[in-house]
Amino acid sequence: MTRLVENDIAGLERELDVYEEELLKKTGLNLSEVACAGGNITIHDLRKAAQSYRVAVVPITSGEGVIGGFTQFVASIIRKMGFQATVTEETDVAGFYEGVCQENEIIFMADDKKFIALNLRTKKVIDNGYGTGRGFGAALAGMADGLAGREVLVIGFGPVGSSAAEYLLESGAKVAVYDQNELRMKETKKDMKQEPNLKQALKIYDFLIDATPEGEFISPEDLTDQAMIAAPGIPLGLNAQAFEKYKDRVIHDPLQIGVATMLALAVG
Ligand code: 2YC
Repeated sequence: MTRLVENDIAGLERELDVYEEELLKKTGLNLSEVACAGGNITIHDLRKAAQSYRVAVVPITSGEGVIGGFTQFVASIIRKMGFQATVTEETDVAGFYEGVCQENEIIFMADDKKFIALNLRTKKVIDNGYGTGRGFGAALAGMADGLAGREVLVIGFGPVGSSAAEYLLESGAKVAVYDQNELRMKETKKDMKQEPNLKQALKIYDFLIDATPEGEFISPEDLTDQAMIAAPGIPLGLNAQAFEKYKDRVIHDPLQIGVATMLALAVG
């Protein structure tokens, strides 16, 4: 899992409206709609939950410590979904205690290993990788105007890629997987096609999920002319030339879709 740095987040809170307009243009969905599609709940359910839950985001100082702006940006994404959200004054256990005492029933917190959303009322716990994979699968489906019956290549079969693949199978897509790690390829489900060679696969699939932590390994000539790419992986797998050519059909963000889908799954 790639660890974000302050620079990945700087300025994004201010640009959340612009980000959502761009997402809407590419997918026909706003952030809440992508999250609801990924989280299998209706917009109505989300609106109802926004009236009945309050959310606390707790800064965690363990390991490499807090990331400047991380918890504040997570809270702003949650507010964008219509929920009340606050970042606790205290950190760690004291912050968790503060959040619970102030009657927040959904707690978001991240250390260097896990980023979770915990629903204290239903005891549901949602992992960021799971939410991110499903959310980006839903965003790709939006951009493609539905993926039922269509072939999608998932690059990288870790927590994010495997949950994107699960979402895509549920949506009726034909899922193919490439992972450089042989053991991970063995974990793919029987109804997933295994692609042994990435360069060859990139030349034939129009719909791609880049769920790898590798950066800049895809050039423009690797892709089909109609390629559409949902890229939850950090850093972006497309190199600068490929991004320039395909940017209107690339969905990539460090936290927005993942956090939004975690919330939809946590209240669902
Ligand atoms: O500010 C804080 O509370 C820090 N403890 C947060 C650390 C987050 C570490 N995880 C990550 O950077 C990545 C993100 C892309 C989301 C999941 N893991």
